Amino acid sequence: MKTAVLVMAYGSPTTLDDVKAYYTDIRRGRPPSAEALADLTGRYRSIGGTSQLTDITHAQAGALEHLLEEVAPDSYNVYVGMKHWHPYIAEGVANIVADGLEDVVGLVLAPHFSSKSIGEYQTKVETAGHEVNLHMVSSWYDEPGFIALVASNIAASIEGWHDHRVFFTAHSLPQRILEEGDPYADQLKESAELIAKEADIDDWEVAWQSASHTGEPWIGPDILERLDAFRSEGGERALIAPIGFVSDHLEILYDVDIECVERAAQLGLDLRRINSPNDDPRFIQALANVVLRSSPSR
Ligand code: FEC
Repeated sequence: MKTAVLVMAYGSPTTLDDVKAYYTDIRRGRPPSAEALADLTGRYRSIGGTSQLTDITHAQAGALEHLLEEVAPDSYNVYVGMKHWHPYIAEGVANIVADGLEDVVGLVLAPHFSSKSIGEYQTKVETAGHEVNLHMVSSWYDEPGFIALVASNIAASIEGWHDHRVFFTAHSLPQRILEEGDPYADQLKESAELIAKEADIDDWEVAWQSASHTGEPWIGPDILERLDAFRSEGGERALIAPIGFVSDHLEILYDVDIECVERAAQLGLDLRRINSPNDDPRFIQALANVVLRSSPSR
């Protein structure tokens, strides 16, 4: 029997009219205030109305299925499930069960484990209402194909530059997870170290982006704060490598490409960002490597 690969991502509203329901889902059923909703809708508007996350996720899943068929014929079907919008994770699991498959490799399109990210995706598979044999990939931040891809994208971005600093970023999370022993921050640092070594970079640091305003402290330092400090220390060229994400979506197209770019312009800082993996064949190969080694033995 074939193995199902459930490719999971955050999910994105289909149209601007869906933003309220989407945001309510993120807030676990509590509708956002009118002000918060207007703010988020404005962010989607500034990136062209909606995010490309859903299309990119389907392109990544399609390319992965194609590649797996080449390397292991008749062994895998690939499905998509989103955390906060259609097709929801539960819909993906239902499709797997409808096709009669039992073994499921759960692959989240985010490299680092946190109980608040990959842990929550796992819970959504487990509570989808169907019995499946779940082989969850808990993280893949150190997959050599991913490290090599990011290192090569960094090299392409800094061509012609000298005296620059690379800022590796990921989505911030509430600070309290660190006290609970969550490995998220350590894994981010480790992946940054591996990439810096592979790319032969010695001026780099880790910073955090996209924190929500929930009234509690979130992990820092924030990237905007670090760009300010870098400039005031005399830095002139900064490259952002958002290695906690793998697609061009709101957190890249707004938080980095608009917010950080505006801040850099105010500071007189030359700022670039590396290309996102999206459906780059080297990235799809890296994902296939992860799936192959996480699959049940036949
Ligand atoms: O392009 C799109 O339409 C969706 C972009 C998107 C991605 C994404 C990834 C992550 N998030 C993570 C954690 C949190 C926590 C909260 C939270 C809130 C939001 C909101 C939007 C949003 N996130 Fe997100 N996230 C994306 C979008 N995220 C919109 C609501 C407005 C706002 O706060 O800005 C706070 C709510 C909660 O407690 O759940 C926490 C993490 C990731 C990276 C891993 C992953 O991709 O799943 C962690 C993409």
